[in-house]
Amino acid sequence: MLKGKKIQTVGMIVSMVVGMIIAACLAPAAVPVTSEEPAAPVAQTTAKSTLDIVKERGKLICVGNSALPGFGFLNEAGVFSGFDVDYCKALAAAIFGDPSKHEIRATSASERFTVLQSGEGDVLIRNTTWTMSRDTDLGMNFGPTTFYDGQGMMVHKDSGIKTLQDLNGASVCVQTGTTTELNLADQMAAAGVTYEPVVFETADEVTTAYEEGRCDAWTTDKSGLVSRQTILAEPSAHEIMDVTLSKEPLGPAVRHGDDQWFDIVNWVVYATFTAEEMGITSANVDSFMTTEDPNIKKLLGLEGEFCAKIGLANDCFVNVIKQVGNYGEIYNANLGPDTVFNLPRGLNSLYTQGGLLYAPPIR
Ligand SMILES: N[C@@H](CCC(=O)N[C@@H](CS)C(=O)NCC(=O)O)C(=O)O
Repeated sequence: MLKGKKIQTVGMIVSMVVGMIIAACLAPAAVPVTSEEPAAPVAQTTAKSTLDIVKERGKLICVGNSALPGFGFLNEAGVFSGFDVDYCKALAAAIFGDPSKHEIRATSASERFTVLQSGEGDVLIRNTTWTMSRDTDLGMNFGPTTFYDGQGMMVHKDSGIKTLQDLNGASVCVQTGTTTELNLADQMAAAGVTYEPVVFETADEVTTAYEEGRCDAWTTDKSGLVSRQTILAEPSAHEIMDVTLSKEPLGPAVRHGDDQWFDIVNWVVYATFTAEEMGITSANVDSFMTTEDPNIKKLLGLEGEFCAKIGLANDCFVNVIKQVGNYGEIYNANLGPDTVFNLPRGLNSLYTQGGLLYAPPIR
């Protein structure tokens, strides 16, 4: 039955592709395009766009984290803060000119994709790794990576464990619904190390079990280890091993099927990279309003209709920079030298500083 349906679908796709090729061959020669004029607008569908839904609701809902200090954390006063939370605010600033017009819908790792897919949130910003299966099977579109990370391993300092081989026969605490769980299995198999995974649903359960000695080691993204180490009973009794088990590019993701919404998320993040590259901060952005630099003028909506192209007010990036900050400001406020985390920028530096952050031009 399923197989028959698959064959039928493949047949439909083949005939659509053949039809498109024939149509293209029969079409009159295209008029040469001499400038980057906008293409004719695509026919409107009846379904409401995510932007319309967000505007009608009057606030943006970000699927987030409440248990990761520095990235997404809910304090006792009921206030969320962190690097990912600031990106949620940046989107709200771009859309409404007001970063407070957002809500964080906190989820565990395993429920985050379902919550986004069900429409309970508009964008997932929760230390989420961009992987091929999430991008395809799970129906996500990943925006620019905002934090390049890798998986690490934490052990009790007095354990003497230094290498993966030292973990032979050990138990390792890990959170379910994460890339972490899968990488662990792959890396240990590749290293020929036998271990016992001890799996939990939340970070709190993982760290409690690890602290109580139910596991010899605990693995997650290195940022997660650094973050959660600060709230262990005795942070200095633990160390992060000098091993990296994977690549973990973390960033925002949206549902497949709404290109305008995907563009909004992409370009708001890129605007924060570009502002840092141009030396524009929340404190000095006003002084650039009289600039003659065409690239800065485009970013600030003083030349061209760039924010308008993504359905927003033309000063959308000014609001992001003024009300939340450029990438460096967001990073420093949450993870930089003046925070308990003091995470070096490393790969999360601009490409001009030897890092990986590179925004396409606003043109
Ligand atoms: N980046 C990885 C891991 C994400 C993840 O959920 N990490 C843990 C690290 S501590 C976390 O945020 N847990 C918080 C919670 O579920 O309460 C992924 O996308 O699968």
